[in-house]
Amino acid sequence: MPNWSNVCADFPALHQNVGSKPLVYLDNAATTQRPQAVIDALDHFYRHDNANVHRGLHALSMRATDAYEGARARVARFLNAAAPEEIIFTRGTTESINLVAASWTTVNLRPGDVILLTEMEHHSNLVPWQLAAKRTGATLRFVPITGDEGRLDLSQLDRLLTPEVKLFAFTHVSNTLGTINPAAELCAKARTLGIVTVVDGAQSIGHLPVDVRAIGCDFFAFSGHKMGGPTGIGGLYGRRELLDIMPPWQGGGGMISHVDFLESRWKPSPERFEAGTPNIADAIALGAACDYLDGLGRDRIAAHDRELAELAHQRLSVLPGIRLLGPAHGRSSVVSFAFTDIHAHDIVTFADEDGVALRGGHHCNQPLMRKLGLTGTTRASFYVYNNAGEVETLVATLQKILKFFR
Ligand code: 7TS
Repeated sequence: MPNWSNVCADFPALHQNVGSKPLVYLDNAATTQRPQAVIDALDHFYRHDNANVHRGLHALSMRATDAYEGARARVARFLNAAAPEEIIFTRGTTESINLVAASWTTVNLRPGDVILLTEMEHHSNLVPWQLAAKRTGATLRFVPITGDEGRLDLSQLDRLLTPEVKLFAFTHVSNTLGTINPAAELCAKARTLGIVTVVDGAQSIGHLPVDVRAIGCDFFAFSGHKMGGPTGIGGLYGRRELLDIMPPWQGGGGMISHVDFLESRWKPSPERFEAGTPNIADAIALGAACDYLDGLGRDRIAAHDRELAELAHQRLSVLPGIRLLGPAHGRSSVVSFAFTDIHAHDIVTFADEDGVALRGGHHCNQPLMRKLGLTGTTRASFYVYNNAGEVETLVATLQKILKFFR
């Protein structure tokens, strides 16, 4: 059992003041802080093993290649993928979804086909599908949400899952509402109808135990920086049978088996989808982030984050005039709220004076905001190093802000 009060010591950036106040970092849905183990992995690679991968026969290049491919195997284990070849390293969730939207759709979508999404998608799981739909002649359709409680209205699913639907892409956890969607149930339903599933795991990867085979998805997209890993690295899990028949989406070195002046042939996955020199150091440090989170225990992380978010939801609910979004129970680590008389940006700016880092705005969920009749929310999001005392600091800060504005 981790001693949660010691976890904070592993994260150097948390030990600082903002002005005269100790930092209370509650913007983890945007990006988490990095533990020393991840910083050390980056430092070690650049000091000792730095070389390009997959091409050199010298000692450093072989060490770098082993570490890079070792990280792929580590990430595959973290997700319980069947094989390392099912993990493609990308810049993160956004790039992973763009990869599927650019590649899978070219050989699988025709005019009249439908891509099913939900009303709670981040722009990263919406705009790539808009582009793919324009290119292929497919159309988009959306699973509605239930209102401020922010759950998917699953009673609509049978009506929406018509034979034209070829792909269903949805977020595992909403970055604004904190809703945890029933990913396994949704994928099982899609699978019986022959519909390919894409799960946006940006907000679940660092917080919930993720087992892609138990979820039963075809693709799972995630970012390293939302799980204590570096920025600029993430991945796409894809089922082998699907990856094998997908065309490359970027051309260049490393992804070919044979090149002629007019034509080329491709390597299998994952190389086929990793053109050019990859982000070697960050991939290796992502492996260190997997070790770190498994060391804490991912079931325990999920319980810790849920407890803090539910505590925050409950404590904030007493503030006069607050509109809380998302489910009261069974939520992830995100709590969003709005006041009709105070702009989210004002709250975030004033909270910063107390050292409390929040996020305010539309959180890349503009259509969702419009549906809820909001221009934005204030969001607190928790991680392994946060504690109940920081929830109290948040409440006290908000009480002060309300007093100032009213
Ligand atoms: N999907 C979801 C559900 C997200 O929350 C985010 C980032 C992304 C995709 C994109 O991830 P990226 O790593 O490729 O940028 N969400 C947020 C957020 O809520 N605040 O800042 C970034």
